[in-house]
Amino acid sequence: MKNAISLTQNNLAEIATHITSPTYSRNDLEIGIVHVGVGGFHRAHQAFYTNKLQETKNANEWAICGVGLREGDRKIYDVLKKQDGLYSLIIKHPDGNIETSIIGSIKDILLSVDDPKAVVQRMANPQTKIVSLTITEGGYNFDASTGEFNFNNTDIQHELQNPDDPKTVFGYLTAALKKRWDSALPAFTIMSCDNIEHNGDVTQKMVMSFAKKQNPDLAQWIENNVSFPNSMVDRITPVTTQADIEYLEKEYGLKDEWPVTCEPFIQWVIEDDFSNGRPELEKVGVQFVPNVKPYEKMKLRLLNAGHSVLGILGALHGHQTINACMEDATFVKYLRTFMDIEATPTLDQLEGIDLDTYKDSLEARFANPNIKDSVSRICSESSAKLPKFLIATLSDNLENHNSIEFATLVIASWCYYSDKQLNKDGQPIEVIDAMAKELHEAAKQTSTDPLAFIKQKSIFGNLADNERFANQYKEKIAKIYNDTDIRKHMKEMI
Ligand code: CS2
Repeated sequence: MKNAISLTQNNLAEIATHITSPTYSRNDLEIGIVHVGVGGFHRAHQAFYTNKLQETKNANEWAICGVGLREGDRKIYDVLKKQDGLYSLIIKHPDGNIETSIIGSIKDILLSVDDPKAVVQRMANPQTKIVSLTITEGGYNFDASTGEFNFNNTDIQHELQNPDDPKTVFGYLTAALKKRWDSALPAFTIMSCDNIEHNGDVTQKMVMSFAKKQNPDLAQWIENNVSFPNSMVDRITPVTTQADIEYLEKEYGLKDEWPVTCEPFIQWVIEDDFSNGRPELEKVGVQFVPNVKPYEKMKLRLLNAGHSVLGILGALHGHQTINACMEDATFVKYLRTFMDIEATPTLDQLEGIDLDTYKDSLEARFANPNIKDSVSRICSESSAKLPKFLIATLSDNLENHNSIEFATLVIASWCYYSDKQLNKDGQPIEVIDAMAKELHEAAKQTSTDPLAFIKQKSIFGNLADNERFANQYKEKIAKIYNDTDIRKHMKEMI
């Protein structure tokens, strides 16, 4: 086999002879969007839609500049820099069909730890109209028990005193907005694309809390000028594997150091509330609606919660992937029962959406055998995810005297998992979580205080004080600690 060709702008014409590649002129693109958090999801979703829009040859002002705010973003920065922002997207269909294309919508990438000024300047550039975010569920810096901004963070403290030396997303946003205000430029829209209910409202609340403390006049200007649309974003994007990189080399002779793989399904529902213009994404399938909240809630409480249910129970059982869970009839039945009797009653009316059809489609998506979405990706950062995906449902059901036992078994399993870090066969489970240590410490106390795990207020709020939940939880804990065969306990419930 001849040497693989590297994915770069210079090689694009040659690559385009055998892989679908941008047909628009990337040179003519101007950066209109600065995106913080260029992970797989952003590249499979927003950058994909933007690329599609650019293919209409009528969206030159909407190229993306990616921004990494953490040292951990260095690898994606290095790769995308080397590849001129280009990457391959590999869409894997359930029938084995694979579609590969080169995405060209990311025109530049910056790493704040190397050049903080460049990031502020890019956001403050007159051409920038939107700053979008995928900073993960844990990135919004709020306390789950109070919902308030967490000022105890040392970087935040530093930024409050030194507005010209930003560290976190909040510091960068206010530094750039201040520059725009000083130069009489219009504000940009701040568009959250994370899996949080009311993601725009939450972002607004956090940015405003921070700005009010840092500079009350600026805060007033932000309040009057910046919009924060809520959105629901959806596309299952597993972690890229070495096999994906090798697939491109073997199949196409292409050397892409960090391609993205994803499912065919994609959805983006967003409120049409932009302070400084927006791309015409409706031309490529994005839905603009006046109120996105019911969609967000449906997606978070069925898809994301469904993932966590399968992920945590699956990890304990020893399943490696979500599709492996879906080959296990007990898991399928458990998931559907959870969705039907615990998640669905908490949802709002959604005109034109049949929830049974939606749930059927989720089952089909989870079962896609080619996605091989790892249980470990789903379980990662559960301390940030579960309050939004599962615990909110549990609280609603407690209030409405509905069933809570399906969610409670998941929480109890999460405790066991955090405590022992082993599956039922004694194989180690790697816990990937910013709070891994705290989770382990709390879970370890279960033998002396069975409620220790759910007493972590930053995750569970005051739920441990709820008698019905506490009793149900204790019962599940006793079952699991007594016999780790989680599938047996699931079977008893369905
Ligand atoms: C997953 C999501 O992070 C998770 O646990 O549920 O990444 C999910 O795959 C996406 O939100 C799908 O849109």
